[in-house]
Amino acid sequence: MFSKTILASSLIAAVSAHQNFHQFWVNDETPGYQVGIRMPPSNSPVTDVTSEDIACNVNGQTGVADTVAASEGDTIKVQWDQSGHPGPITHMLFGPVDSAKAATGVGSWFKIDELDYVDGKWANEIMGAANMTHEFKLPTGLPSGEYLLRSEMLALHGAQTVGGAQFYIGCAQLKITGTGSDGACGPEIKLPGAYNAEDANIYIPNVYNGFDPTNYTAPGGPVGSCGGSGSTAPVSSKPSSNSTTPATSAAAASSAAVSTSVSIASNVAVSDVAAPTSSAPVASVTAAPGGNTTASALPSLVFPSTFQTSVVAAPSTFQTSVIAAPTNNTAPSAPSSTGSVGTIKKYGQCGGRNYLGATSCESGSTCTVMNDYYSQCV
Ligand SMILES: [Cu+2]
Repeated sequence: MFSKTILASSLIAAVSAHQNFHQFWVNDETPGYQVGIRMPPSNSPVTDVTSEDIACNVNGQTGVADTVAASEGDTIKVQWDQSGHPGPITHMLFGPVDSAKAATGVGSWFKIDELDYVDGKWANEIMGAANMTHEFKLPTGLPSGEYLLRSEMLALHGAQTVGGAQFYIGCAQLKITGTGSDGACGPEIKLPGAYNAEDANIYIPNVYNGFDPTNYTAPGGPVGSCGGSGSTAPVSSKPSSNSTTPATSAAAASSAAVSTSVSIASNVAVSDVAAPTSSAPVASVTAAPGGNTTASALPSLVFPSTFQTSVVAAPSTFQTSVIAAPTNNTAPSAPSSTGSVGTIKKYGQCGGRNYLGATSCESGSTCTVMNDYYSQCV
């Protein structure tokens, strides 16, 4: 008998091989579907980490009309397409700038959120149990101004080859009211520049053979802070060597190092946008700080259940409930790039153990065996 979880994962893989970031909420209010977000021309991943596309995806240097208001400390919820691709989700900010619409996103970012592998589940699986949403807070101590918010889902199912990791990226435009002063936030992450194709968290030769994701951390370094002087210091992993005090001060958790200054209660407002639509009744996911839980025995194969089975004969009522689109979406979910029949788009799955879908790739790409469990049109 199939468990609900496994069935859901299987269906997710069948429905959508690639994913985009389509909608976000500020304290449970949303400007709308794809509003304030620079949508890429397709749902294909970026794989060249040296490309400027690694900042805000293809065409991501061009602004969109709407910039959405928020305040430091606000809760941001993002929603992505369903994804069976194992890997983390991270969020970064670019700014402050005078105009988010005019900002390219090529240059210095800082990380404000990260969810990796917690209690045996990758971020995409955790999100899958919450309508593909993930929540985090804007740090306190942010300088007022406009920002780009970068949401990245990194897919590791092809990470056993250099250049095989897939970066799914979407950037939103925010106008943030905060209490910090310029330069308060860091450490900086240059995009492109900070990621290298052979970084240990991007190129994972043993990803299907003994890789332990328990202590995996996403690219870009630890979650930063906007501490400024006299506030919580940015995280340093180096213990103090010339101190006579015990080393307890060096043990700050990387994901908790935001300043302790008081956050301002906010009224969400949306510039240039009609009244926000109501928020969806979506269960929230609480990201476990640090993510370094005490995981049990090392699984030698941690991925297959999330994507290997592309088609499962499930009761039709079950399928419907699993893949139902959020009720407040104003547009239907994008159709999948793979299916049980037809031609597979570039980067889509076209084979692998237990895979029952189509195997012919669109012109310009070839079905290539990545491993026993996954063949991809590349
Ligand atoms: Cu994909």
